Amino acid sequence: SWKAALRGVTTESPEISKSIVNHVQTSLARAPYNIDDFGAYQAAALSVRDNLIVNWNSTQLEYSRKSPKRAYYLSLEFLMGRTLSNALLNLGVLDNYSSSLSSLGFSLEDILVQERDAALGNGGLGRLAACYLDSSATQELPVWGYGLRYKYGIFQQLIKADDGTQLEAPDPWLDHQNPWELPRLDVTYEVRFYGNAQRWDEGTGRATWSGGQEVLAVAYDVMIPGYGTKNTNNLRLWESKPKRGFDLQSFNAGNYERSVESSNSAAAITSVLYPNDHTSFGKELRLKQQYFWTAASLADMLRRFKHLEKPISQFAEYNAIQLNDTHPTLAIVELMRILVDEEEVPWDGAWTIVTNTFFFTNHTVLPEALEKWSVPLLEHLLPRHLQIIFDIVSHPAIIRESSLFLQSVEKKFPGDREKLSRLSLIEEGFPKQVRMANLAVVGSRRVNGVAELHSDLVQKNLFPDFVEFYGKSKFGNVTNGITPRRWLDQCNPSLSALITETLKIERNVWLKDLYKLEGLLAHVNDSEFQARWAAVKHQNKERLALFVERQLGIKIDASALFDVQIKRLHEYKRQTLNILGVIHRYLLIKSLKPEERKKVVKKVVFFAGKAAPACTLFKMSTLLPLTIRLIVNVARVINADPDTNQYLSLFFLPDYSVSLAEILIPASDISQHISTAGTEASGTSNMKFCLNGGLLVGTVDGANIEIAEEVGEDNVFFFGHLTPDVEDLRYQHTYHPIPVEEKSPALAHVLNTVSSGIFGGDGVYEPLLNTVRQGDFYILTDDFDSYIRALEMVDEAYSDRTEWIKKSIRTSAKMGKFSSDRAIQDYAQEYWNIESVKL
Ligand code: 26V
Repeated sequence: SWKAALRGVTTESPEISKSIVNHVQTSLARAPYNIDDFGAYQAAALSVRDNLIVNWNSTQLEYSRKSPKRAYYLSLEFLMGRTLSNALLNLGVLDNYSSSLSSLGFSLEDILVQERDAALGNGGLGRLAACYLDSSATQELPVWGYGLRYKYGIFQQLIKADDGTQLEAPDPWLDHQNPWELPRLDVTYEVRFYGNAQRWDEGTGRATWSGGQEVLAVAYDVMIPGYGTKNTNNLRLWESKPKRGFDLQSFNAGNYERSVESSNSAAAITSVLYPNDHTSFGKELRLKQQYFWTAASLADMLRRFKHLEKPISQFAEYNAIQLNDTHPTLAIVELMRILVDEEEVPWDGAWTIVTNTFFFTNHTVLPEALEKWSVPLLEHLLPRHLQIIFDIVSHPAIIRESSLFLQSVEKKFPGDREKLSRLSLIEEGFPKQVRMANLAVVGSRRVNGVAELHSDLVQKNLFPDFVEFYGKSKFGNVTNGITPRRWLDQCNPSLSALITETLKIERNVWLKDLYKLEGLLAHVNDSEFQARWAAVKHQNKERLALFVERQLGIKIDASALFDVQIKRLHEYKRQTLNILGVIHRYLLIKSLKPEERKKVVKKVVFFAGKAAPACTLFKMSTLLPLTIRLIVNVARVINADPDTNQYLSLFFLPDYSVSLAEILIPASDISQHISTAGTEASGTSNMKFCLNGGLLVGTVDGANIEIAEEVGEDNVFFFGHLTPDVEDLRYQHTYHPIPVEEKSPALAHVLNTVSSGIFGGDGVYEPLLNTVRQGDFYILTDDFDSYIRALEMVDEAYSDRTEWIKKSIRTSAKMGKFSSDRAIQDYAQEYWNIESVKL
């Protein structure tokens, strides 16, 4: 069939076939006759890319012609996953490519899995950024993303066969070329580090920054197609490279190591993504990444703005910059530096521009994740920026009093020194630290959290003094969302087809207006529809079962209840609660007589997730790999137990990723979102599971609450203490501890069983078990019994299969609110003030 294609005689989309073959011969320089699946993937990708480039160009041209206000999404993480299937869907050429490929002797399915995930992110925050790019392009909004082009993405996770421990390996995702990026070797900026900052005279606030190390930032553009539109936005990722090849003087003097030292240090900046989500470290290289990226991005925006030939005072009327967490907060300081030192804007005018340009989203209330940078480190690496930070705090000669932050605080709350110190950008101590969250609040026009409860906690617990100071209107909420294109149509094509048929609306209509899913409610009682809905779920469960069988060599019964918890390993997410619950269930089944066992609801439990690599400096992070180890070893025992393994089995799937999520989510009957109340800012996989007709077991936390508001509380399995209780319980654990045996005999029994060694380990689990027995910061002991009861309710509900299917349909039907299209609308209207651009 390759021959046929070469002669141009294929019947199916001859243009596409020709373009694929052409790329095989020219771009890949290979003979088409012996091309493998990977080669076919590369050629198909290059062929699709040709279409994207055309659309990308017309979009960018139109943006330049119309010069609308633009928004920029600054994120250190973009967890994109695979691109080919998404590009095919968004361009509306999926069927054409599928048939062309099959006429060439390939199956699209086999080709799609050849692609490596772009995994430039840790978890929720990075995947959210990717969903937001998809929705921005789909809604034809002029939004660009800015990030870093890490040579290595999130590490690959291996599970050691002998003891179940996690091993980390690098993720060299660029090793086989990346067809989705366009190197822009001509778009470069110089970024300075170290050196000296010389103030002019105190009156102007200006300074000159010189010397130090200069590093080159090179742009790589990733095209972001909208769904069902030609609009194609841009994600610009920066790569660092040495300004000069290497140090020729040292080379000539025979010192070869020295001659490449500084060029190596320049390249190191974008070499690897930091994998420690939810813990701030204070490492110099991380700060270098943050500044390198914000400086290059701002220089790029400024250059674009200058093409408009507008006065600089109008910068904020043409640009909105969204800070994805505090990671890009230095952008606030960098824009001040550019405006004051280079554009000669007076200080207070510059501050007005800055505070009208930036918007800040907080993504966590966990104190260990709040970034602080030590003053000496900043002084060393970014001397001018430290001056500006201190000037923002209290420069004696700054012109208008209102911009003197601390002084105006003092005016408003005279004599309240504690409040002053809480509001301060600088934390006293040895060394002093700059609080990046405070700086982000002060330098932004508006601040938001990512779910109703979370935004409430941001205002009440994190920044209460700022709310008092600025007033409530500076603070808001934008509940997170997910793109239904990837998280329903792509990952669950059968369900998508069933929905389209049932709603009698075209797919491209409901996929752009997810509230249309409510139309499914009219069919909840239609038994034929129920049966088809259930059949789709079953088919997805078989697909997962097949995947696991190929990976781990174990057969799975797809008629069992599939129970899934997939997310980064973290104490607050309480994977430990889940595994202790599994052990409880195992012991219970084991204690039954064979006859009684037959009444048990069959269940398969899936876990997946990476743990931040163990770091001996931090006691906390060493316990997470221990949780994985416990899960793996419990799995080994119970999967091998002939008394119970037809009723309960357990799997830890290694190397969790976006593409693995795309298999697991459509196959779930129930998924677990069981964080200690008040700790999970939103969660976004909860929305993905529900959209695919999975139900939730969860705490009253994050977006679980809003999901329950939409689908009705009778369709969510809630358990556990509420947010306001948590503080009291922790106080009680410290000052009036009650032994586990008293609080939850069931849990005590589970803990003792693990200690007894039936899951092996020679006492290795004791440190993990002891966090539950003593201190119990995440209140497992308080929530365990209620958790077990919730799981019993799940069993009961699942036993009435028709009722279960109805719950599943109702849940999916009410997910309209959680489309990232809605979330992006919120940002566009309530924050950025931007409008769509029609091509
Ligand atoms: C923090 C840090 C600290 C410095 C080292 C590297 C690093 C990397 C990532 C983070 C971000 C932690 C915050 C985060 O990921 N929050 C999650 O955001 C999701 C999207 O809003 C939300 O659904 C999750 O509930 C929230 O945990």
